[in-house]
Amino acid sequence: PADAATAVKTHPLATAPVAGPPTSVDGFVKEFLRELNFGQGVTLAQSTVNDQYLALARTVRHYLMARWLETSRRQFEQQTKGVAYLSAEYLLGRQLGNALLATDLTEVVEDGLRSLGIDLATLRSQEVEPGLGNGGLGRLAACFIDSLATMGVPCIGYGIRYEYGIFRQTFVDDQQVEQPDGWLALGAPWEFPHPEQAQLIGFGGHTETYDDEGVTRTRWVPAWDVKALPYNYMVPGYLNGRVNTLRLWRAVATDAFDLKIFNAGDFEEAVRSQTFAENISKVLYPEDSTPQGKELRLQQQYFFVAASIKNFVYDVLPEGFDLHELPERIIFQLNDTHPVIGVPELMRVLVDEKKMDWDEAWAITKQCFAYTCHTLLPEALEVWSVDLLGRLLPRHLEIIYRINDEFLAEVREKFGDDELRIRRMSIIQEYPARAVRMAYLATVAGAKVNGVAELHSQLLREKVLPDFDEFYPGKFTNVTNGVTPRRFLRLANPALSELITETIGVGWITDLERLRELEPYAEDEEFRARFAAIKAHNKRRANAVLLERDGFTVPDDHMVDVMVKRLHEYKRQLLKVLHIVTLYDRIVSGEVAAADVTPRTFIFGAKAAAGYAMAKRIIHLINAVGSTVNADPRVEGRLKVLFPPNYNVTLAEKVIPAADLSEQISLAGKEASGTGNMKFALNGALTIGTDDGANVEIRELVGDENFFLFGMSEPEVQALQDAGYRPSAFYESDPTLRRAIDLIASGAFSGGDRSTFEPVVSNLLHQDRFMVLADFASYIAEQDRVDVAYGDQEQWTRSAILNVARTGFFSSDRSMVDYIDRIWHTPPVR
Ligand code: T68
Repeated sequence: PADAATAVKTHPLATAPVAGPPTSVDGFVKEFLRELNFGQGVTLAQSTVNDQYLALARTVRHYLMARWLETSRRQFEQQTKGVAYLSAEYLLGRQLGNALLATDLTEVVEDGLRSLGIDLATLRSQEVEPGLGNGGLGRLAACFIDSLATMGVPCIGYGIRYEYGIFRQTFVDDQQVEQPDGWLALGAPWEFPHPEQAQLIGFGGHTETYDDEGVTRTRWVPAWDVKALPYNYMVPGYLNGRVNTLRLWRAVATDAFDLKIFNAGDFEEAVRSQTFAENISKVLYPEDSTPQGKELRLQQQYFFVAASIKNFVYDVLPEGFDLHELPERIIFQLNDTHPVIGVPELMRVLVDEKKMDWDEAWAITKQCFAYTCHTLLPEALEVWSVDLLGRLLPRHLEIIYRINDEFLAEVREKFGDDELRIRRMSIIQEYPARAVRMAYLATVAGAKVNGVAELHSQLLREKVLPDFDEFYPGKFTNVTNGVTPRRFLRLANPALSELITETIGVGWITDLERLRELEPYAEDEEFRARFAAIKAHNKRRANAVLLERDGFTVPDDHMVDVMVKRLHEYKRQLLKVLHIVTLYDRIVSGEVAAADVTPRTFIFGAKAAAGYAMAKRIIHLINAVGSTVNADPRVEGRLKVLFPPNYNVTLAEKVIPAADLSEQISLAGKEASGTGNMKFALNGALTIGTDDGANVEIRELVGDENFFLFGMSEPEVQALQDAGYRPSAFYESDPTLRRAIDLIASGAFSGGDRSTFEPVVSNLLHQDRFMVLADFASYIAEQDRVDVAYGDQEQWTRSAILNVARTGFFSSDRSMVDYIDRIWHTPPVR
């Protein structure tokens, strides 16, 4: 067998992959029919749309395969430094369109399918998007791996293959009802399972010391384990022959685990234990900002991070690799604190398994991790109770304690016995319960810590981690988020893409700053007309999608005003509702003639975490206001509110290009960055927004005259907070605000029932943590300016063009360059 193995490795065809099918209509059709017949086991005549979709996906994979194998081979051969992106979430969106784009196969496939009587668009609609993320953080991970592949930077994305992704949102009586997202049900043609490369992941048990030739060492004896099965996904670069890998782990029971019980004769218990193990990758937690400290979530985190580190150290690195050189070979980028348990895990691998000296191991570990923070909300900072951590991962808790002891000793050395400071900076929090502060652990271990927009990074240093900033000069940095122009401009907005390419060439797709070359065309009347026609076309396209999906229509002559993002109080969907109610009230009270109101269609998209009661009430309110407004003949043709359920990447790709106005109205100092804001601007929507997150940078780039700014700045928010914020004072002194709130309180949107929205109203009046009432007047005034501006369509289009031309900075390719320069120091592979 050894000889046979050598023969396999030295065969002339051993490393050169078989070429993919020819890139011709004929070549494609043959391959597609082969897949249909041999892969799906049906004839063309018998095949369903799903058969055709699966066969098409597999056919497209064939075109990518040689590139994938070759990319892996070269990366292995060159052993240059790469990125391991550790993220509990990847919100990928549909794969087919992107794969066709990356291989330039769209036309060939369209023609080939047409010759068989099949419409490509129909097959594309058949794909169920993998919704393995909550929102911005998960989508950012997907944009980053796209950019790295396109730039030829070696990267493995590591994560979890949830069997159920973010829930499917439905509305029943205007209220959110969550349905399971069985995204795998119709087949998963993009994944490559490798059960033979499964890793064993231990949990629980105890630690013990033993004598290892005179050295006392520790080993962890887990009480139970699960198998982590890798599923590989292709991450194709755009037209560059590169394909990186996304490796998602699935949990299954170990044979030993259930065999033991099975042999003891307890079949039921054996099946139960299997269910227990498989629960780990069963479902994505839908909380995007308030971690609940659930045991299963910690299991998920350790599960995927341990599997990834094992995979990298034992399988990806060549045999005999000197682990002292690990920092020259890999950087583990922590996407928020969810993978931070990887820090003590790498220490455990180096010290316990590889028998490295602690100090040496720590010196290596500190260079191998970097941490990205995505929040400013204190309640979003993850902590794990020492109790739970010690029970589930006893060795890791010991390691964390030692890291903390040594860290606090360093703090003492620098600052003396400043006990308050020591308590503030300790990785272990003592009150209200002993717990590990994961952001602190990440900051101590990370070579770099970054925020996701300039303002966020500044506030992170000044307000969230000031002691650490003082202690570690140079550790904190900023990398402003970005979005991939392939998916969010080229794929989502083909008409605008074509106009851009016709005007300045195709270079922009991989060098988005080239959009600057469009600036002079803002003054070109013919260009403006074409640009405006494309916006109108995109509105009709969104109308068609919403009609088919939800039975909604978007009137041709309306301003399309869009707020799509997770439902959270800090994002202030309530402020948007108060604006709609104000416009409605102006018309029905006769204050303003309907004919004098700029016709607007408001589109919302938002999921609320299943356990977030206030967010769900706000969803109810939006729907209720929508139902009332849409049914009232007095505002017909003027105001319309659409709230399509289950907003996801697929819907975003249709709605964003149709938008005239982008709502980015969070309370200043709360939205870390936002990325939807970038997608809208790039697609020629104007923004109404606060000075928050990346809005600040968007406004600086597009210019004040092309951006609708309103609301308090972050220092003003702080000052009002310090002075003592009383929302009722705003209610009492502003009659417009009072009328809007009173109208909601009166039951006007709840069939006369005053109790329905009472919790929302009383929260606004007595608490209003995110200062909706304080920014209301400024918001309404700015919205009135939006109406005036929209009245001058030529000028509006000028501004929209300048938004496109000046937001090339927000390409995730640029974000990657910044990560490489400031954090990773990874060269592209030749
Ligand atoms: C978002 N965070 C930020 N978190 O809110 C947004 N959190 O400002 C930023 O643009 C984006 O990250 C990218 O940096 C999230 O999306 C989560 O989804 C999340 C999920 C689980 C636990 C905590």
